[in-house]
Amino acid sequence: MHSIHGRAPAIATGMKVTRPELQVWVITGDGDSLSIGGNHFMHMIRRNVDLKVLLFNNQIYGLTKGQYSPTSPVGKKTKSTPYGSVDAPLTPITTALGANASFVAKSVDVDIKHLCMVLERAAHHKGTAVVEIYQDCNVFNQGAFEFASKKDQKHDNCIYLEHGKPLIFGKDKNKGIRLNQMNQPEVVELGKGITEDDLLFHDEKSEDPTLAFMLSQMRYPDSPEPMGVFRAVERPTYDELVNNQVKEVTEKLGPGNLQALFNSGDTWEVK
Ligand SMILES: Cc1ncc(C[n+]2csc(CCOP(=O)(O)OP(=O)(O)O)c2C)c(N)n1
Ligand SMILES: [Mg+2]
Repeated sequence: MHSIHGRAPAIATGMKVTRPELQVWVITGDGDSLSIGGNHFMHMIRRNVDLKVLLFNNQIYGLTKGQYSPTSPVGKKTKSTPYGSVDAPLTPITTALGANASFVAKSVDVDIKHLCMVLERAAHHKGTAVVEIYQDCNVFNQGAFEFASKKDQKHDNCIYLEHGKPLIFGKDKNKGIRLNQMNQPEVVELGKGITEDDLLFHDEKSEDPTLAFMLSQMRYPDSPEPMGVFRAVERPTYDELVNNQVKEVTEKLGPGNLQALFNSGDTWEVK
C-alpha cells in the first residue's frame, strides 16, 4: 500500500490493529521517517505497534534530487546546503532508543548475508522492529557507506554485534572495545595483557537501554561502528493491548452502536 509521505506509521498502525493476522512492514527513508514523519515515527515506536520498519538511510533526499536530510553529516554540500550543512544530524538508532524501541538494528544494503540475518530477526520480533539500512544513493550521495560495504575495509571499520559475546573486531579479530575509567568505550588491541574478559560484552536483551544507546553513538570515522541488533526486548504491543481492551469492554457492555453513540449526549438538529 502506498501512503502519504511521512505518514506510513499511522496507516500501518490502523492496518495492524484491524488486521492483526497480517505481518505489516513499513518501507521508509531518512527524510520520510525523520523529517516530515518524525512525529509519527516516535509515536509508533513508543506504542510498540507490531510493525517491521525498514529505514533506508542514504543521508539525503534522493527522490527530490539531492537536498540534505536530518541524517546528512555536517558540512555536506547539497542543492539546499550549497556551502555545506551546519545542522547537527540525528542518529536514527539513538532516536529510536530514545522513544523506547523494543528492537533496533543496523545493516548495509549490499551486505546481503548480514542484512538477511537482521531482517529475519526483525521478522520474528513482536513489536516495532526498526532496522536502519545504510543505502548508497548512487546519484546524489555516492560512496557514503564504503567504510561499511567494501570487503577489504568493513571488518576494520565495523563491529558485528553478537548477543552475549565480547565486542571484537578487525580483519584478524585482534581488536576490541572496553570501557575506560570515564565509562567511555575505547579501542584496545588484544594480547599484551588484554584478554576477551576485559572487553565489553554485548547484551541486546538488557532492559536498561544504556549500553545500546552508547553503541548507537559509536560512529565511523570517530570510532568503529557497531552493526547488527542493538536491542531486542519484549514489551506489550499496542495492537494487542487495544484489541484486548475492545474485547473486554464488548464482553461487558455488548457490541457498540455507532448511531446511538452519535445521537447520545449533546446533539442538535440544524434547521
Ligand atoms: C506531503 C509531501 N511533502 C513533500 C513531498 C516531496 N518529497 C518527496 S520524497 C521527499 C524526501 C524523501 O527523502 P527520503 O525519505 O530520505 O527518501 P529517498 O528519496 O532518499 O529514498 C520529499 C520531501 C511529498 N512527496 N509529499
Ligand atoms: Mg533518503
